[in-house]
Amino acid sequence: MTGTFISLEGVDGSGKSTQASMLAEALRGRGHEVIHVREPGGTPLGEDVRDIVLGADAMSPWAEAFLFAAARAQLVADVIAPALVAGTWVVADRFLDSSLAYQGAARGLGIAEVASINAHGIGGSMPDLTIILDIPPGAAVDRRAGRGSVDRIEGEGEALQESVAEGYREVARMYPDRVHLVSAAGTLEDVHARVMAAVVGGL
Ligand code: T5A
Repeated sequence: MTGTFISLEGVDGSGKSTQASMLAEALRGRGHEVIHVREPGGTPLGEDVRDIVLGADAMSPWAEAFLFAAARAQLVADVIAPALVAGTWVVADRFLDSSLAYQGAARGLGIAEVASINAHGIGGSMPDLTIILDIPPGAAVDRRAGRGSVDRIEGEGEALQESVAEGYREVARMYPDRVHLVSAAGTLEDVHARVMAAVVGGL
């Protein structure tokens, strides 16, 4: 029996990390073995790539896209694929659709082109279900306010995040069987209830 793979997506500060933790806990409460991973990161190489890609002063869009794809390939090879083979559920705080929305749509590289450079590294380890937390980027900025450090991509401001939000809506239109838009408005518990409903209804 293979495990089930669920990814959470959304603009910066939409609440993915919080909801990924709550989802993983809820699934454990239902008796599943669950691992919770984040992108970029989740392996020693991936964490090094995270420091480079989010810490650099500037980089070309294609360099950015290949770095995220490299970190993802390592995470799939070392963590996600073995977990799924062992029957473990995987909850991912970002996966391929982040690259499709940020690099493919917002950076203008093309969704199909960015999907193509990721295909070999991902192989068959695609999410069974993807939940995009839908929130106006301005509201997400308010949620992040007061957290201190801002990484390179967050620092590019709200116009980029608006393009990313439109990119996610495009991804949802392209993959309606896998990708579900869920409103991220309201309390943590409100959003968690919508996420659980999407998981129960979408798998
Ligand atoms: N990136 C990533 C790409 O461009 N391409 C890629 O392929 C990949 C994988 C990663 C950056 O890299 C880019 C996207 C990003 O710019 P990151 O730090 O991993 O950076 O991602 P962020 O989205 O920026 O992470 P954040 O931690 O800032 O946002 P989250 O995870 O969406 O939000 P979360 O859960 O940390 O919550 C943010 C704040 O809001 C509060 C939380 O307590 C927290 O303070 N909050 C709420 N407050 C009120 N009501 C709610 N319902 C709330 N939910 C959360």
